[in-house]
Amino acid sequence: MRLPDALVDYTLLAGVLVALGTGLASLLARPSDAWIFFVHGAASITLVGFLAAKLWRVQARVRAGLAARSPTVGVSILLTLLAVAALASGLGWVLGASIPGPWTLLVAHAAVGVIATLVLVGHLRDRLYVPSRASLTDRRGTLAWLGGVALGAAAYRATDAIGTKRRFTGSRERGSDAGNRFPVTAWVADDPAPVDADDWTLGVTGLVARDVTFDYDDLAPMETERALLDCTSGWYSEHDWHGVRVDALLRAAGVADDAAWVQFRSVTGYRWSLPLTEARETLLATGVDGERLSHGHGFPLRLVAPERRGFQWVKWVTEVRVTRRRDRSEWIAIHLSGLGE
Ligand SMILES: Nc1nc2c(c(=O)[nH]1)N[C@H]1C(S)=C(S)[C@@H](COP(=O)(O)O)O[C@H]1N2
Ligand SMILES: [Mo]
Repeated sequence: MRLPDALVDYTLLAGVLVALGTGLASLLARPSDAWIFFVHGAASITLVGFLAAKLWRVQARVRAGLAARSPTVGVSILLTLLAVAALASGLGWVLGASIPGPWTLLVAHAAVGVIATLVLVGHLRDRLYVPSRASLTDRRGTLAWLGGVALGAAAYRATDAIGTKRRFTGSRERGSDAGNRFPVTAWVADDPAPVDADDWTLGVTGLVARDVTFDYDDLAPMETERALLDCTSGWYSEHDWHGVRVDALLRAAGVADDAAWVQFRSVTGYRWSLPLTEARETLLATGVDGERLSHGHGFPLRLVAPERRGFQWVKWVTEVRVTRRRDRSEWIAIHLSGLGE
């Protein structure tokens, strides 16, 4: 039994779009969003079978195109290589593979996935066609298609059993409960000079009754909370964090009635906002597992935002700003802070 060509082509297109969309969404996912990772893995593994079917079908045409040095076929071959690299790196990560160098295999996977999608745009410009209705609603083809998708989902489930130990996000455990001895990560290029606690202050500003400034000594850690930091580059680490509850700081300043967001700002310009009610519950930490926070982990003060991905745990915090609307410039700031210094 053979799947109609258009069904294969359009399944590949839909699968890539699902993989890209869920891959991007996974960077922000919380524990209740575990389905995003499942759909990402299942859709991607399903692509393997459909990609094989397509390569089998077009092999003669590709050989002819290569002989004629056709640019269109060149794009198709580049896309194939990138797609195979994206699938192999994703599967490799799940199965426990690593690569040398500064990046994790998961970061390489994300980069290849994005580049593959860009090349796909070029391929579609060359070759996109409108399928006939009959080719997509062929009954035997539909049955085979359902079989292929079910097989993909089952194969991804199986990686839970045979794959490496990992969180639902795909992250692997690193240095939990080991004080400051867990990975130091910058989102892009943040690498400030060590902050001198004597020169440093924490300001609570924005929609507050009065701006308040705290010195390091005002922030004697009063609370301990256990929380798990999960970096999108593929590792997680769980610790006891010691610090002050953001609610206590906000109460000292008096939050205005129309406030809705709280932004945490780093000495580097890196910044991120949380909804007010969630922000109140978070901790600004000065210590970890009984140790003073090291410079790399954000001394003197870093945000601990349980259930949020690591890039939102702002380090070297110097200002807590209460706002009415979310500051969208932070989406750019987290990528550019630390560059050009
Ligand atoms: N100011 C600032 N805060 C930051 C970052 C950064 O680059 N700059 N990186 C974030 C990222 S991507 C992660 S995963 C965590 C890592 O925290 P760690 O370096 O203490 O492990 O810090 C977050 N906070
Ligand atoms: Mo991260």
